[in-house]
Amino acid sequence: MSHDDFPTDETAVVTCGLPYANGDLHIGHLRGNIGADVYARALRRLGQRTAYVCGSDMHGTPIAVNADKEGVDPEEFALRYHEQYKETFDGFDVDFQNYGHTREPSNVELTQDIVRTLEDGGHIVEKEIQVAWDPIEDQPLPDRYVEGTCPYCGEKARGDECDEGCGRHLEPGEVEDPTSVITGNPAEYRERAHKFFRLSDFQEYLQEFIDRLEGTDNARNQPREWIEGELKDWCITRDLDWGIDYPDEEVDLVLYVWVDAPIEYIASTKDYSERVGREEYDWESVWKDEGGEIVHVIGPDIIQHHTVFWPAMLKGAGYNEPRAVMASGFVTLRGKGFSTSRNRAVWAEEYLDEGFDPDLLRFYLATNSGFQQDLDFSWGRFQERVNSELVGTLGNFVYRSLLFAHREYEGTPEVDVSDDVAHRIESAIDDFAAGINDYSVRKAGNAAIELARFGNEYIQRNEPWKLTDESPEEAAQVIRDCVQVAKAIAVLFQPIAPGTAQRLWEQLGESGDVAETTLDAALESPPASFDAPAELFEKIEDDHVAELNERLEVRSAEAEDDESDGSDDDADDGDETEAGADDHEDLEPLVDERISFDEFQGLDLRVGEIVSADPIEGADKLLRLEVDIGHEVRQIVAGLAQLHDADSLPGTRVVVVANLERAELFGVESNGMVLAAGDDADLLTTHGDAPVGTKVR
Ligand code: B3M
Ligand code: ZN
Repeated sequence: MSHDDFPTDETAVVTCGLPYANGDLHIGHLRGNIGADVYARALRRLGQRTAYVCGSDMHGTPIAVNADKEGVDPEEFALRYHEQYKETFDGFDVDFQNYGHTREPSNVELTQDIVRTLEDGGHIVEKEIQVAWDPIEDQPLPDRYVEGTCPYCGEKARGDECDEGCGRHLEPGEVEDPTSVITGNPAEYRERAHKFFRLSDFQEYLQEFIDRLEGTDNARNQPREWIEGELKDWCITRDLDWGIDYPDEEVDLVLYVWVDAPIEYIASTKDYSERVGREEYDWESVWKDEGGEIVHVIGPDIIQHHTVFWPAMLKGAGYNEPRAVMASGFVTLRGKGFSTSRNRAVWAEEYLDEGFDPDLLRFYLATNSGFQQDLDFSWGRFQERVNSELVGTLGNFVYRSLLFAHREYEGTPEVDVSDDVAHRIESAIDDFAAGINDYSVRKAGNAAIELARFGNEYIQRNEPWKLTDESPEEAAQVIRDCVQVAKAIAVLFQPIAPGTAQRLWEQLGESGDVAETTLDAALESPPASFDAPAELFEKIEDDHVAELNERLEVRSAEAEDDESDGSDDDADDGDETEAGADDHEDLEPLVDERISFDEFQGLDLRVGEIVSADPIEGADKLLRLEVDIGHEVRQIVAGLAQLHDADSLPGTRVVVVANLERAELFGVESNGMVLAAGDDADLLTTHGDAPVGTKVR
């Protein structure tokens, strides 16, 4: 079954991963929240009835542990962060229709109800298992209360997740050599009865589900391995006070946080629906009736939870399955994961305190790289993109066009838009819609930037300032076209930069809220008169970036010292380990013989972008790539088939040896070479935004 393109007649919900109410938000969190916000706003822009909901994740052992450390009640501890998050999200214009939390009565009720339904359906069983126990304190040590060694990869692991090693979800009893995180006491294993959700009941269902699932490739492909192998029962209870009670008075356990957390997606939708009334938005038409469109936006470390555990729970309890899961890449700092406890992060509040417009970061996070690619944050690269794309391209085009229009015509010249420009706007609208249907916020966001680029070229090419005297009609036509392009930019850029789009809307003399319009507005005439415009963006100055860099350097150095002390750590996203750092003995020896600079210059290395990647018949390891290297699109044969998913390659930036002699492999001509490191063919890419075709020196 394939889904109809958006917009459909159904009701949609977009969600993002619930942040644990356990520390300040950083821009790693914002990537998901903002990505989902852009996506939800864009769906609405297409005319889809859409709500965007989320909430704070109040449960889980890390919150219980940290509240303990502070000597406060976990509820009080978590609510404090919950309130703070709401403010931070407001500061970034993240527009939730409902932002609840997992302890609200609606979620508690719904969670218990769903668990009862799963029990009634025979999907829950009780088993005696070994759980970690502190013999001195005589207390159980669930999840993060225990640390030890991962049985799969041998790395240090904590509780339910091997976050410094292989990233696997770990079941109770799996950590080897357990010790208590609270007391440092060696722990032992004791037998306890726990409840298990029988995932294997849903194996066949999940295999079909994954074929229907849309979204990013990482979310659609990673689960295949899990659901093809044996699906083990999943332990859904914990020996803990902090959590939602198991809905059976005889059972003195709480539900595992990963049971009630995703249910908040439903509870939050329901709360919204009840607040605005079912005529406006009916939560059941999303979650229960046929056809609801559910889109989950998540981080890369919780794909298993959203593509295996969650759809099985939904299915077992009689709810609709997600249509799509969009999993982002990690956000890193100099290639390392953010860490709240080590203060290795760029904090959300810190960004706002610098006085930056939230739209700049929204734009950067949403469009800098493909959503599923990792994004290494640096202030320099942020500045680069803001100054070149927002200030130099979009802001510059709009300002010069509207200023000219105001000065010469006091607003929109009285002629119709030319056909060519109307077509160019239509094609931007198509790109925007295609981006959303491809689950690419980058593509959708770039539709407006590309339109502004066109606008700049158009005005430059036609030089209306030279035409006003000689050929006033032509001049009026050019400016009329530019004003329309500016209006289309306001409409198309609104999901990415809502504040800026509204300012532009008002500069055009429009009334009301640009968010309330749909894409058709892009081609409707702007008002006949408007005032002189103001610049939409301010350039980010070098000395500001230098200051921010310095602050970040100090912070990173401190985090590194902290790391070499081997002190406590809570990697936020499991991306802390640098692959291969300790494998020096496996490295190939360095080549002694030197080459001259001239010889090096003989290599024509270029920035390329993979346009397509297809298998080659009879050659398991090879892919036929089409790579755009600026001047032309090259066909290159590369040994990537077993190491990369062909579907995920288009859009990837690579470095190409453009002047390598041609070769023929399996009857296919290869005209160049794509550079990659090591046996895993780790593709070389660019750090910033050097345009395709740029020479690598
Ligand atoms: N609270 C945070 C995380 O693991 C976790 C997400 C829940 S989403 C239902 O990213
Ligand atoms: Zn592991």
